[in-house]
Amino acid sequence: AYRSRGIHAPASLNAVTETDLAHFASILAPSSVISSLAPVNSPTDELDPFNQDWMGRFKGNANTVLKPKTVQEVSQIVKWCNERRIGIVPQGGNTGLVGGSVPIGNELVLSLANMNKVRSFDPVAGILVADAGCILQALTDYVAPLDHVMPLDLGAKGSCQIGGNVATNAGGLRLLRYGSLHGSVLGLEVVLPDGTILDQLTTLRKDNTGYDLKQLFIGAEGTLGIITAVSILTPPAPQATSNVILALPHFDNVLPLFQTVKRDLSEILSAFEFLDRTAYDLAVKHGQGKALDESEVEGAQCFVLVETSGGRREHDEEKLNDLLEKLLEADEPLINTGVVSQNPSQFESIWGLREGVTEAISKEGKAYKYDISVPVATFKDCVDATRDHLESKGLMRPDAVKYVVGYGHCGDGNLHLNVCAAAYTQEIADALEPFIYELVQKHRGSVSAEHGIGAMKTHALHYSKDAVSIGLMKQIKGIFDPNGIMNPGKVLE
Ligand code: FAD
Ligand code: 2HG
Ligand code: ZN
Repeated sequence: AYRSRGIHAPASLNAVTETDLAHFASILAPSSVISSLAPVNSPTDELDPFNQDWMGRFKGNANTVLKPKTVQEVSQIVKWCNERRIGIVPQGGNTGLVGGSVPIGNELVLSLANMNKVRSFDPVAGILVADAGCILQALTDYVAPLDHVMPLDLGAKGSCQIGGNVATNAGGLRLLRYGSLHGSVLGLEVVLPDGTILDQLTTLRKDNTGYDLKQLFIGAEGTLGIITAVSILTPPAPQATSNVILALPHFDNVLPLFQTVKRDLSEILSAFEFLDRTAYDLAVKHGQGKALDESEVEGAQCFVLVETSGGRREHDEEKLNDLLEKLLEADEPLINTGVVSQNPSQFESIWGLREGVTEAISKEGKAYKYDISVPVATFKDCVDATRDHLESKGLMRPDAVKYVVGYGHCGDGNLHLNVCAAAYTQEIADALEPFIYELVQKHRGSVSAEHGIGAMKTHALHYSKDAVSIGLMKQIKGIFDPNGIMNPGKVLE
């Protein structure tokens, strides 16, 4: 889809040649180099996974993938690329949903997968220092026996890397409780676009020594440098967690429910997630989580998943049960039913329904994903307006658009509006844009709540950022990366 907008890597950049490859081979172990060029001659199926994004929507044409093992190796590669004007795409777990992690043309892919060691953990302060290529789930497993949790959690946890999470400023399922990575990341080690190593890997909670440079790399999507290590604050593990899935007769009940839940659960509320009926049905159809009984979902227009995390099980359970009782016994109940998890496996099943929606949609068809911030009260309107618009274009049919789905982080005002189609087509893309971006602008929302801009939304940045801000962003990019080698064509046009 982005190709049709005429996006391509800048002509000023060069492809990797055999001369470049010989240089890379002289500084890296043979196992760190994949290339279709001689003398390496890797088969294309070794390069394919690095050239194609998770959705199968964005495809690059890199002839070489490098997987360095140390920050010094990263630095040497980047220095060479800067001198030779070779574009670089930093790649983590390649789970990004905006086409940022694959090349637009034949840029070099620099994968962080081989930089995957924990460097240190301070169990008193809860500060973890880890290589950027550590997989989020591996870090969760590392801190769990030490009674800590990672401050973020997302459906892609088994593949995404902490460096990729920081580069995208990933939000996810715990943001409501632990806030964004702009708060929990304490320090970074970054290789700048000229190969210089910026060592800001501090482990200080407080550090007001002028401009907070690390913040620029959080959410920069690899356009300002390559993150090679992260220092991050991990909260103490909650002593008790529970969750409940609530079936609602009307969408209009979501806001009053959120108010009630916030007030009644107060400090133990840790997630308030939303699924519309289509999202729920697709999750069930594709075996994500465990379906509620038929009788429980009858007449439900949407669902809310509430999670609690606290210090004392009896206290938390009492609060949750009191809340449920109150909700069900009200004169005009906000919910039809609520199913509370009774054990860890039910807890996982309930989360599976919500976390599994993205996976379910990918099994159903090709997804156009709009990750937007809009007022919660408009979530349903946004989904309905999009469906009506597609209907008016005659596109709501099984061989074109199958479903328009709404779900997301309701507690953070973040709607995932997904349009599930039989195939990616220009006709559908033209019907969706700028329609959806104008809808977001009307609500003074954001065209990217948590997934980033990547290659998908560079043309849409202006719907959420004014000309002064975009001008400053371009100046910052120019200072860090005057030759434009770092993830070209991403974030900024
Ligand atoms: P990649 O996809 O490899 O890269 C993403 C971007 O970061 C690219 O621009 C890349 O160039 C850059 N990058 C990667 N590593 C580095 C580095 N070390 N230095 C500099 N730049 C780098 N996102 C959310 O925010 N919340 C969610 O709840 C969520 N759930 C998801 C569920 C599923 C099933 C899937 C498939 C995706 C989900 N995502 C979610 C999107 C995605 O997982 C996140 O954006 C994640 O943070 C990307 O990490 P990654 O390691 O896969 O990065
Ligand atoms: C989620 O919250 C992710 O499940 C993915 O951010 C959303 O696929 C999507 O649109
Ligand atoms: Zn999300």
